[in-house]
Amino acid sequence: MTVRAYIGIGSNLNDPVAQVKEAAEELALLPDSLLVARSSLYRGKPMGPQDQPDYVNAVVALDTLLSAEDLLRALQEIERLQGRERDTERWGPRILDLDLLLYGKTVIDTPGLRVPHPGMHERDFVIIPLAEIAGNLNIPGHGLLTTLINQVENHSLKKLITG
Ligand code: 5RY
Ligand code: CA
Ligand code: CA
Ligand code: CA
Repeated sequence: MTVRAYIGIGSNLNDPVAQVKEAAEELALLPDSLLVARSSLYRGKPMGPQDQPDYVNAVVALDTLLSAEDLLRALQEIERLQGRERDTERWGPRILDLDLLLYGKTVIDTPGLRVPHPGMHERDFVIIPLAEIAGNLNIPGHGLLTTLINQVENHSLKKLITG
């Protein structure tokens, strides 16, 4: 049976709008998977380290037969193909960041993979696009999406008209 996974897309280097769109196209081509929804694109100020360009973010929903681990490897391969370089500073700027946000209702806590993605529940650039494409889903450990929407602080996130 397929699992519905949600994937966060972020970029703040080398034409972020084009990078996010390209990543969504690549996700639509993944084997044994169907891309079932994609949010609008959003622009926002960096959270965490602020000495870097604004980010463009989006979220997609993927129905997949891939395991969470195989899906993670596929996301890392797409990051690499789009030219992401080895991280030098933590939370620094990047051409492409793909995060496995949710994998069905599954909770994963291993050295290489944590799902739900840590911090996603308090990041406007995840919660707001997620709410655009998901129902009122439960985020394991953090409750219902509609509750989180009312709690999240908006750090200047703006929907892009040219999404
Ligand atoms: C906080 C710390 C680190 C939030 C906090 C990170 C993105 C974080 C970003 C992104 C935007 C990062 C992880 N408190 N800001 N900052 N979009 N990634 N807007 O994708 F997200 S670094
Ligand atoms: Ca820095
Ligand atoms: Ca991220
Ligand atoms: Ca990441």
